[in-house]
Amino acid sequence: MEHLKREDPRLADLIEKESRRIENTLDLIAAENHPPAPVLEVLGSILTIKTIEGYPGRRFHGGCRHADAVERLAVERACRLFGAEHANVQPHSGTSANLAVYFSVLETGDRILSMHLPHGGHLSHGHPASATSRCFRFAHYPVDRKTERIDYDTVRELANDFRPRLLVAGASAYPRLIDYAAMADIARGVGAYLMVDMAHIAGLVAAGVIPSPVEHSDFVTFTCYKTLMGGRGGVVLCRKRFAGDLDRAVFPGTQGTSPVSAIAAKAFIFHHATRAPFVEIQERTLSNARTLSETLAGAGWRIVTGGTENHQVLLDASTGGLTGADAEQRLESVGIITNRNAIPADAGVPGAASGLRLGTAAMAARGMGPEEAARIGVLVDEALRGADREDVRGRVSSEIRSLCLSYPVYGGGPP
Ligand code: DSN
Repeated sequence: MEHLKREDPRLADLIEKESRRIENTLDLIAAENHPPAPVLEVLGSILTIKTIEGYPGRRFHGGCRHADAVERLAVERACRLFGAEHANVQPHSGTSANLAVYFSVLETGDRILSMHLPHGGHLSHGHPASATSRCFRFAHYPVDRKTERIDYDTVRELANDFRPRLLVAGASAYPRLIDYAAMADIARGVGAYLMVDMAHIAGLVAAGVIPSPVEHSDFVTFTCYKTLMGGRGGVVLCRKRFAGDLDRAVFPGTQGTSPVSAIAAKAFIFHHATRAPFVEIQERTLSNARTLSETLAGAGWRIVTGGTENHQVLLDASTGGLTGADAEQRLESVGIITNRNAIPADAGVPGAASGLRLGTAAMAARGMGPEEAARIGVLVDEALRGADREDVRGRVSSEIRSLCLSYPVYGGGPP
């Protein structure tokens, strides 16, 4: 950073502060992770300079020899890692990846059935605030009111009534496994394509610690920065027969040039994901989530769906008389970073977020295991209930800080 420090010390200072924040606080945001240092090197590398509209061997700009090799490597590694027939590694984000799938095989105005947002879905699955809802007609399936899990009979009934051309499975706040075979069967029954958005769980799938949707789906989309550990941006996997339509829908359909540095970071992480330490982190992510969930339930908090089978724990903050926003703020004040989230009980109450979404991927990446997860559960409970007591806040805050210092992310500053 010596050039930046010299030319823009104010910006350099903000980067250093962010680096200290990452080291000194506990990241429990389910949509974040601590990428391995090479990811940051690749993202900040010279590869960011090149403009590459098109695909390897078919570019609209000269000088793409090395960029082509990088993209081919990323595609080859993505297909091998996930057992996919085709991969497009150019999407800027998960939303761009989803949009490209919609535009690849659907016509504007076609029907899509996806999960209701307050029940765990995602904005790009047709929320009224998302442009996706202005291009396609969406209906949403709920989770079961009692179990808060997907009821596949309900999804089937809705599919039979609505006759979607695309069924979307996958969620951004759903702590349970999804039965992809059942979803594929429902889609087939109405002649719909099946797209699985595995953005949150891609790392767990890559490590083989939870089931993969790939063999059941026509399209699978994901992002790289959650359980998959970095860098940024989205990916689409699909069956060979959709490859041409999908690639055209990404470029030129919905985006222009993609940063080669981001594609290269994807190539790195697909390689990294085949190694034993990555698999160990994913295993720890799962066991930490179970421990955190059990500790919080033991302390009297209602856990949405009663537990977890992935990296997420959804806590009903109203059990302690709090909103999700109160809970998020109370935890941040002691160095625990989370995010408020709607939960199924909020459905129909605009803007309500009674939930708090906790994720264990980043804590596992910095080396913490179930013992730390259990202690963190106790500290979360104390911080939520004892927010008006300065002594409690001080004690929790200092314990979180020393826990973080014992598990450095990058040690002496940004690599
Ligand atoms: N999809 C958003 C989330 O789950 O928080 C951001 O990745």
